[in-house]
Parts: sequence; C-alpha cells; structure tokens
Amino acid sequence: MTSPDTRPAYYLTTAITYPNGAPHIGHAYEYISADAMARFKRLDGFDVFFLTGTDEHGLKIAQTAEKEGITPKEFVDRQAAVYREVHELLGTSYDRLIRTTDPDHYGAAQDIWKRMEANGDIYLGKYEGWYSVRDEAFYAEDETVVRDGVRYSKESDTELTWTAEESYFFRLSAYQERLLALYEAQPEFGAPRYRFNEVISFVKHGLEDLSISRTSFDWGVPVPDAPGHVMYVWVDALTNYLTGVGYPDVESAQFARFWPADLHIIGKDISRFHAIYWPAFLMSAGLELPRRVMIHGFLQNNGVKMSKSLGNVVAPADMIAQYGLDPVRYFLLREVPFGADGSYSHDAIVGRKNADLANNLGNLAQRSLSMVAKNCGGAVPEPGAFTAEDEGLLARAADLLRVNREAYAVQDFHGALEQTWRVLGDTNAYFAEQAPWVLRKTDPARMATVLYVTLQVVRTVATLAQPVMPESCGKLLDLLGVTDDGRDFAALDAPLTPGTPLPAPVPVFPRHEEPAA
Ligand code: ME8
Repeated sequence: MTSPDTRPAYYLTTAITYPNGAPHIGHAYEYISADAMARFKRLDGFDVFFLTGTDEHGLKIAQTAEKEGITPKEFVDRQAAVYREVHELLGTSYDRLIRTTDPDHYGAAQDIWKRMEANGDIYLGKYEGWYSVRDEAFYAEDETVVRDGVRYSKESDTELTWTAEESYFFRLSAYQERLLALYEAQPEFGAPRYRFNEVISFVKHGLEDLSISRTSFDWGVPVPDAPGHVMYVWVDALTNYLTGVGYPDVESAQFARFWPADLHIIGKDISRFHAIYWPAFLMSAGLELPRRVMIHGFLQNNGVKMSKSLGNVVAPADMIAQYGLDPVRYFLLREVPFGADGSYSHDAIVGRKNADLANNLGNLAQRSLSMVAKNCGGAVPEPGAFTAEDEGLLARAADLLRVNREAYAVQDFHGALEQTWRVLGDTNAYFAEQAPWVLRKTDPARMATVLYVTLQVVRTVATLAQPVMPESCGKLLDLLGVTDDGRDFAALDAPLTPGTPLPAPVPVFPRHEEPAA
C-alpha cells in the first residue's frame, strides 16, 4: 500500500494560446513564468498540477483553416503540434497540455453551461453589435472608431463588422455586486494592483449581459439542446481550467485535490475575461473561485510592439538558438518586473548573460571549484572556525529561501532573482577580498574555510535558481556533489558535507559569443 500524499496541493495555469499563428516570445514569456512558478512549488514540497494548452475553437480559427484549404480540425491538429514543440523547446514542466478539442473538454463546457442555465442565468435573445473576429468580442458603439470607412475597436485596433444574430445571453449584469464583494473580500484575487484596479473600475461602471452563443459558424462546442448554436469561444476556453483537473467529475479525487486553482497566469489583454467573466460563470455554476489571477505585461522588441507587418516578431526557437535556453529564461524573468510591460534587445540579453550568469555566478563557481579540485583533494573542503564575515554571508545565504518564498508568493520573479544575485555579488566581493589563492600559501586551513563558505553560497543559489534555469543549475549542483535527492528546498537545511568527492569542474555559464560573420 502506498502511503497517502501529505504534500499540500498547488494548481496553476497559463492562458491557453490561440494557435492561429506562429508562436512568439510573448507566449514563451508566459510559459516560462508559469514553469518557474510550478518548479518552485514542487521544490518547495507541493504536489503541483500545471496546466497549459491551446484554445482551438472560434471563427478566427475556422477562417484561417478555410484560407489554407483544410478543415479546422486538420488545422488545429497541425498547429497544436507546433505549440507542443515550443513547450519541449522551453522545457515547460506541464502536467497536461490541454486542447479545447479534447473529447473530455466538450463534456466539461456543456456541463458548466447546464449549471449556469439551471441557475437561471442563461436566456435566449438577439444580438446586434460591432464584432471583432480577432478578439472574438463585441464592442459598444462608443468603444469603436471609424478610419477610412472602416470601423475599428479603440481598445484592440482590430477591424469590426456589424453582426446580428440570435444568441444566448449570460446574465452578467446580475453579478456586479457579487464581483465587487469578491474584490473587496479578496484583494489578492487580481494582481498587480494597478492592473486589477482597471478591472474593478470597469465593473463599477456597470456590466451588460454577455452574448455567449453563435449561430453564424459551427466550429465550437455545441450548446446543449440548442441546434445551430455553438458556445462563444470564451465560455469554452475558460472552462479548460476545470477540465484540466477532472471536471465535470466533481467527485473525482483529482478535482477535489486541485480545484479551486491557486493561480491563473495571463496577459494584460485578457484580464477582464479572467477577473470578471470567469468568477461570474463559476459563481453561477456554484463552483469555487480561483484564488488569484496574475496579470503580466506585454513584451516588446527593442521597445517596439511586435507585429507581423513590422517583421520584428521573434520566434522563441531563434532566441534560444542565439543565446541558449537558460540565459533566455533568466533574462525574461530577471529583466522585467512581472506585471509590467517590458522590452528585450540583443544588448540587454547579452548584458545579463555575461554579467549575471557568466561573471557573477559562473566565474565564481568555476574559480572556487577549480581551487578545490587542485588544493583540497577534489572534495568539499573541511572548514575551520567561521569568522564574523563568514557567518554573515552564510546567514544571508540561508535567508534566501525565505526571501524567495516571499517573492514567489506574489510572482515577483524579478525581485527573487535580484535579491539572490545581490548575495552572489557580495560573495564575489568576499572571494576577492579573502583572496584564497594567497591563503593557499600563507594559511591553507583558512583557504579551505573561504572555499567552503563560497561553495555553500553557490550551492544555495544554484538550488534556489533551479526553477528559472533548471538545466544549468542542475549541472552546477552536479559539480557541487549534490545528489538528486538533495536538491529540493528542504535539503537546504543541511549544509554541504565536507569530504564529499566532487567531479572535475567544467564551466557551466559560458560568455556570449557572436556567431562568426
Ligand atoms: O488570448 N507579450 O490567446 P493568445 C506578453 N486564447 N504576453 C503576450 C503577448 C506579448 N507580446 N502577446 C500575447 C488568448 N501574450 C486566448 C486565451 S485563456 C482561457 C484564453 C499573452 O494566444 C496573452 O496576454 O492571444 C495571453 O495571456 C497569452 O499570451 C495567449 O494569447
């Protein structure tokens, strides 16, 4: 008999991507951030379920497939494979890659619909309005603008067409007070605060009922008992978060364990869907609400919006080929405070790769490990008595677990890395000042202590940075003689064991090299 899992559960998701076009670095950014979060929680003793995937229904997909002369299903099968490859490339440690065309998802979407209907929140009406195919959303007259005879959404600058059709509606207007009460009672429901405030003020202005079915096309989940109607893609899409953990089987062990979700990570353009529609649907369906919606910003190329027409859309594969996976992961999470908009450029990436990784971490590790290999019999050195300086540095390293936990609790990846690297910077200063290469001749016992302290900091940093740079930190932990079962955060309680044999050191964080012209 296996013993029961006593680990606390943690369930997180990314948005599910529209697989219409080619993956870009904005998608990679979201996957990497969620992956770091998932890995952090696993290393911190949680039983994590990490869901990501593709959003495969809707008019836009149907139209793109038609243009290519294939069926929507053929199109999404091909595109889902493209996104699966991106996840492979990024090393995303997902537990399920959901597709909204997965058979179990149809049952889930229809089940939540029936629950909302049974609660009296769905009625049949007629919709007329300005519709954006790209956004799969209707806009009110005052949210539109006309240029050269064409009407656009002010918010998304996408083209609009006047659409009139019979449609089912969700009584969103009835949820204004309950949503505001939720935001009041759970101020951490949306973050960062400045983005959540936009959502709150939108709700305060009043909510209109939401059109939630379409009759003009059939590429979607059929509305139960309503021939000709398919679900509005957002009802279907948001429900993926339930399907991923076993819904509609609410009695299942998986659903009981993981729902409600602890965290939805999404971009700023879809905050309303996640912080307004989603909790309203769940309230209507009598299901528990997610604990937190973390809204990240948009990435721009050299400060310029990425767009096909500008030809500045960077494919994740190209960026990784140029700089390496872990430097890209580190850069994206270190450079931009999570939540804010950010920018990337060649110089900025190379700067971080060389300064933070090659110099601050790689060089320190390589220098200390080489000295240990040559002068300490290739094993973790035996330290003597610690000086106040040694103690101070070791205490700061030991405190990094708390610092990282606090930062990850609010998805402050940037802050976590900044503070961790500050200790590394101070360790570099310590190493230079203590000059163990001089001590080698004058005081070998003191040299051993300095090397031990340095290795202990490097080991702490390598352990805590695994969520961001799994492969490189894994290699570094190999060099430090840390066994596979000694790499989680609980293992940080025990310092490195003197005498542990170490493999011959090899550099782990190379400097950036420009490809030969
Ligand atoms: O919105 N920088 O899918 P999507 C950072 N299917 N993030 C970006 C970005 C950029 N330049 N561009 C897009 C959808 N994103 C829906 C989601 S969830 C139930 C349904 C983010 O493929 C975007 O904000 O357009 C979103 O979180 C994710 O990438 C997928 O966007």
